[in-house]
Amino acid sequence: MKNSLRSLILGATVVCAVTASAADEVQPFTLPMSLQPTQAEFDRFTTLNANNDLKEWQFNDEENFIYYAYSSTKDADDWVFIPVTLTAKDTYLKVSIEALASGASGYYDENFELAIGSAADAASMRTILTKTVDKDAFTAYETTFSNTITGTGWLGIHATSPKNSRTLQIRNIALQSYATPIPLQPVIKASSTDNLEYTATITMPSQTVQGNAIEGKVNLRFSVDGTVENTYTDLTPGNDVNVAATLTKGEHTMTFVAYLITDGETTESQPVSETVTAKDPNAQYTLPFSFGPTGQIEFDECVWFDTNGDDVRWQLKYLNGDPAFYYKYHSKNQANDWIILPAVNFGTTDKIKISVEAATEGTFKEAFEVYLGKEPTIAAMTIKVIDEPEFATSKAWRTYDATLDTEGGIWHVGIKAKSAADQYGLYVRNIQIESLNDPTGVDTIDADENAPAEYYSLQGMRLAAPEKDQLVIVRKGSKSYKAIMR
Ligand SMILES: [Ca+2]
Ligand SMILES: [Ca+2]
Repeated sequence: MKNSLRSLILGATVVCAVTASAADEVQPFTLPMSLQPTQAEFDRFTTLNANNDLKEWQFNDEENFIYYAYSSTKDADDWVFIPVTLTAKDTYLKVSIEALASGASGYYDENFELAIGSAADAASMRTILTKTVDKDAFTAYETTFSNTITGTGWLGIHATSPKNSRTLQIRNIALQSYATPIPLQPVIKASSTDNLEYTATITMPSQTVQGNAIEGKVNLRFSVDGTVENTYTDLTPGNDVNVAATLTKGEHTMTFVAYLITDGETTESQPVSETVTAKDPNAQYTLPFSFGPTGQIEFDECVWFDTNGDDVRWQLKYLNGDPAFYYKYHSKNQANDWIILPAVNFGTTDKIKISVEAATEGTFKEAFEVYLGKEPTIAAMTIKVIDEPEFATSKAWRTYDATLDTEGGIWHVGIKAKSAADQYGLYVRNIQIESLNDPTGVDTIDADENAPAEYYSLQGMRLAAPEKDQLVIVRKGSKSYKAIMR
């Protein structure tokens, strides 16, 4: 339309009568072509009102789309021809557009065809896609097709809606060479995550998107959470590749992309992904320690012991939406079930406050104990810090805490359910440990307080009579700590 309009204007100017045809000369787009379009781009299109009525393709310059509005007397038969430069290499092409039918919500669908041809006329066009548009939101349509045209070719968009429809709108018109082989997706044949170690077997594609066998070698890119972990090159199409990665604790997305390099041009498959969860069996927490459990990942950092072997054991359960450790009742057995938390490194801290929250499912009485131990075993749970022989809260949380003198290094918290048989349910959550040491790590004591005590130098030498203001190690019974003499 724009070309014909310009012909009229320029044709009226005698001086430019010859150059008018020059201005009319086709300005083809080059591949890859991607048109919103703009007004300037639309001016390079050629339109054809083949049914010779009052309706033809127009351009919406507010939202940048082309549209064909319905006629009440004739079915649409209107073309837009878009010129594009094609070479002998462009033997396979991919076209995509977005279209909407403005009346689709009122059952007015629209019809269109896409075509390719060597001239901007209907007779030259070869149809490559026929579609009914039944959505009133822009929706993508695409197809691939073989091509033999070289030089200037024309992409045709053909409105074929029946009369008395509404408006067919089209935008985001893209045409690209599709001759370069594109690999199909790789396949995750098998994978496993053992603590922090992820391994997988990936089957490489043997076919291209274009439907041909991949010639030569194929490559694989392996990413963890979007960051390239490794690339594997010169792989045989169809073969399996073993991949491995060491992860950090938590959830990760593993993504695999096959790619080909053809004459220096890289083409990629669609990505294939999976999400995995890595556990760290040697994870050490430090003080202050705060442990939900926040969910299954933290729960799985703990070890549970169904000591009485009755299959009722500690599990993860949500109470009022919050995750917690949960021990359900057994109708005949008293609970004798442990859950032991991951390691907490106290460092040099030897005075702590520990707290937990507990609740009961109902009004039945529950019972539990909290221990500290140097190893994640029941046998190592030697220091009992909390003992609740009987309580009931009907789903309300109750806080228990204790302060104690201990020693530095690695500790585990153990929680033992000991509810009587045939109760209802016990929840524990929010285990917290904080240091009560002076931030300097040194206590101040009076020499004659807590006597009798033994005093040692920091080098471990027994001191018969430590001096005032001297920093010493005090040993009293099984306990020892640093102190300044007063
Ligand atoms: Ca028309
Ligand atoms: Ca049990």
